Amino acid sequence: MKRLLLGLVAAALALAVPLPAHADRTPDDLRELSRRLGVHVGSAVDATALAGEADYRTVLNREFTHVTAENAMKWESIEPQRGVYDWEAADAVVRNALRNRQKIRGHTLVWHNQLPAWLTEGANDGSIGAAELRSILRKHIMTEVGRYRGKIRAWDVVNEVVDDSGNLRESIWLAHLGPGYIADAFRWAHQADPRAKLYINDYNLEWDTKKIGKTLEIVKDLKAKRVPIHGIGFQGHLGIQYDYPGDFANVMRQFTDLGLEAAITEADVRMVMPATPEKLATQADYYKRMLTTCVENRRCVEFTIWSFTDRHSWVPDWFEGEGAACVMDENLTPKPAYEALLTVRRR
Ligand code: 9MR
Repeated sequence: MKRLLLGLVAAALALAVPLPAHADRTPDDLRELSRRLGVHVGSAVDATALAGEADYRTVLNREFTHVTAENAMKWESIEPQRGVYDWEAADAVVRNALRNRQKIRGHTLVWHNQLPAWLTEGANDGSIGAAELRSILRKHIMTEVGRYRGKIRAWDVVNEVVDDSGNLRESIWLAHLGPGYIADAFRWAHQADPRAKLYINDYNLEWDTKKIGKTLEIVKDLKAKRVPIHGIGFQGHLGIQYDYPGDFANVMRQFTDLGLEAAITEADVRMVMPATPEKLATQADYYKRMLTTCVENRRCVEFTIWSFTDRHSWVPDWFEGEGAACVMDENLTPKPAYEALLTVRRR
């Protein structure tokens, strides 16, 4: 009888705690990795490449569970002339994602860059006054968030609103509307899609203490005012010529301790060209550490890279002599960084 009982207990335990088949087998691709980790692995999407390059499309849809339009949802793209909207590229990115069971990050509602000329010129020459500017911003947010209501998992509501000295960034928004534009933007976005997660997003936030301090202050202030803010986005633009930001996990915790969810929203790791096996190995290590930081924080839900392929990367255009920042090369061949990501496990 005792033996039977023990046998039953053992059988029950075996049933209750099934050993996953091939638990230690390396995942076949990032989508399988994402499923195992319980963290979305995403990529920025170049809408032109999505439309025109079959191999790009195939890899994007095979590998990723999350996407961000790299430029297609920015204000200058969707409203190039006042009142004249062009949703074609943004809609195509959304349609492709939904068809391929990918979640979507909307990027970005309020930024100081890639604004349409009619808007910046009008704000700067005074032909658009403060009250009108505020209603233009409200309309922009209600229109764009409303268009994709229910389809966007998370929005970058405000992007890069703190400057490198740790002050609110000078922009037409701050200059004409004052600091209250940030709370307004979150409230309007929430009104337009109450279920979307609303983020504040920034670069260098993995390590820049001034920016971290100011951003924490903004989040606490918004929370105190019951403004609907749900997430903190770390862009994660790193370079191997700089030390890895060793404090990143602690920084992320400071934000998630406030009740925010977290995401790494634009990860890439650039290098001074030419790429060498040593540099690619260092890059692989940086990528792996970033994803590990996300996986080890239970509130971090998304790790998105700022384009998966060196064929389409902002880096060479912005940093002279640098490049090779992505996890696949120009031919979409996986680099050591890709293989390193596949080895990340939950502890
Ligand atoms: O990758 C984007 C590039 O194609 C654009 O030319 C550039 C213009 O500002 O924006 C790049 O994406 C940025 C993102 O929207 C916000 N964080 C920094 C990214 C890299 O500059």
